[in-house]
Amino acid sequence: MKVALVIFTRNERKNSELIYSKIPRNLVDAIYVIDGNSNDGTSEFWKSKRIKVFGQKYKGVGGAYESAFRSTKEDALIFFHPDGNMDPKDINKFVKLLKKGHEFIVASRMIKRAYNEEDDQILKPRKWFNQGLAIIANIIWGRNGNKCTDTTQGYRAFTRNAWKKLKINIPNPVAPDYEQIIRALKYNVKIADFPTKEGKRIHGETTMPSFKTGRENLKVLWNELIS
Ligand SMILES: Nc1nc2c(ncn2[C@@H]2O[C@H](COP(=O)(O)OP(=O)(O)OP(=O)(O)O)[C@@H](O)[C@H]2O)c(=O)[nH]1
Ligand SMILES: [Mg+2]
Repeated sequence: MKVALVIFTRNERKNSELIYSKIPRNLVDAIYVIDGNSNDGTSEFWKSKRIKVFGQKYKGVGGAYESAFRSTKEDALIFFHPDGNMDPKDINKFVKLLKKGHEFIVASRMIKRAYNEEDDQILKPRKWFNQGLAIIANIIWGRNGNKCTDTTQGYRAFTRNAWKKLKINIPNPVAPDYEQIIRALKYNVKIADFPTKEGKRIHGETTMPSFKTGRENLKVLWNELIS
């Protein structure tokens, strides 16, 4: 089984430079970058490391997933953000689980031994919202013991076959992660997870303000309910 690491970037030059040496290149068969029109030299940085950079046809992070599966050939893809949120040491865990036969794996920030960026706050609005989305999806679509624990985590991996089973043609641009989780529950694609510790963004600003992502996640839920 050939496994590729796919990095999503939009103006992540400084973070890319810092994270680059921490990526275990030897664990995967290929590395690709899907870039959403960065204007800070992000693409140039990755190209200088001899890593292929692809653009995207559809908008947002959702469009990046579509481009990833269309532009590459490997049997499984692991998705990674280079902004400091994701621990590159987890790449090894994804590779092992894929090789064991798991088809959809999420690095969960919501289970025992995991850490979420809000865990040292008393009020955890983003975490609670995420957990609410998980409860709703599990009640409506969970069956045969299939369930999700972290609906909005982008640190995940799929086999190409599992991706096809989700039947997502044009992904939601802002909330593709929840969309994939719901489709997996709907179509019986087994979700595996392991605990991860979320880090803080190093440089730059989020492209995902909470209010906008919250609204888009609810839109995804509604669309999946009525379709
Ligand atoms: N290819 C592509 N990547 C994107 C796009 N928008 C954001 N990204 C990248 O996707 C990842 C997730 O976006 P973030 O802005 O970090 O969202 P977040 O993790 O919810 O927010 P933070 O807490 O600030 O890290 C980052 O690596 C971004 O650079 C896009 O339109 N296309
Ligand atoms: Mg981030």
